[in-house]
Amino acid sequence: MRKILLSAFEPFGGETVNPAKEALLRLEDEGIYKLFLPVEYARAGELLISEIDRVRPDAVIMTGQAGGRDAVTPERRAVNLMNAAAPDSAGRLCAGEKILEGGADELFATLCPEALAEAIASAGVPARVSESAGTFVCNDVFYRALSHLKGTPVQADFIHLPWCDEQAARHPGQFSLPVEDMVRALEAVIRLVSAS
Ligand code: PCA
Repeated sequence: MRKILLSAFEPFGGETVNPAKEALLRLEDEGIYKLFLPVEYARAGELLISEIDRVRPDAVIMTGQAGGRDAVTPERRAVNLMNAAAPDSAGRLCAGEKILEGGADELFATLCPEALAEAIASAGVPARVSESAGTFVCNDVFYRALSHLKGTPVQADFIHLPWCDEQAARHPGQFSLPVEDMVRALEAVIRLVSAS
């Protein structure tokens, strides 16, 4: 049985829930390790890396909210950049800083995002590959994890989730999904990754 570590983020930016956290909380614990991260540059990545070193998983699947998207979106790459108009949950504002000085400009997911999107779509949940994880904390965690795992056989990807239905009222006209669909999407990913 392959060991899978899954991470999600706490709510941020005035939201009371984060769809990624809600989905993870509802996932069966059997055979997986769950970790909830603060929306803080550097610190979230450091916490994930110490959990990776403790658990020694075969695969790492990070998840987070990307409000406004119209599907569940496995990411292709992380970029070496922290840049956002809003501060993180510790009040840190980043405008064009590198994540790792001297690091590669971009690092690619080591789980195939197309295969993940296909598994999610087969579970009946809208899915497509995303070419950008943004330049906020999700990208930061993703970049740090890929950099830490470089040269190891541990596979990793980041999956962004749209608003969940509980959040829809605050974002009229925007796409949302029931948390149950997100759980089904992650279950499909777990099945695929445990089998491969
Ligand atoms: N989404 C944010 C950070 C935490 C989260 O769930 C992002 O996309 O960077």
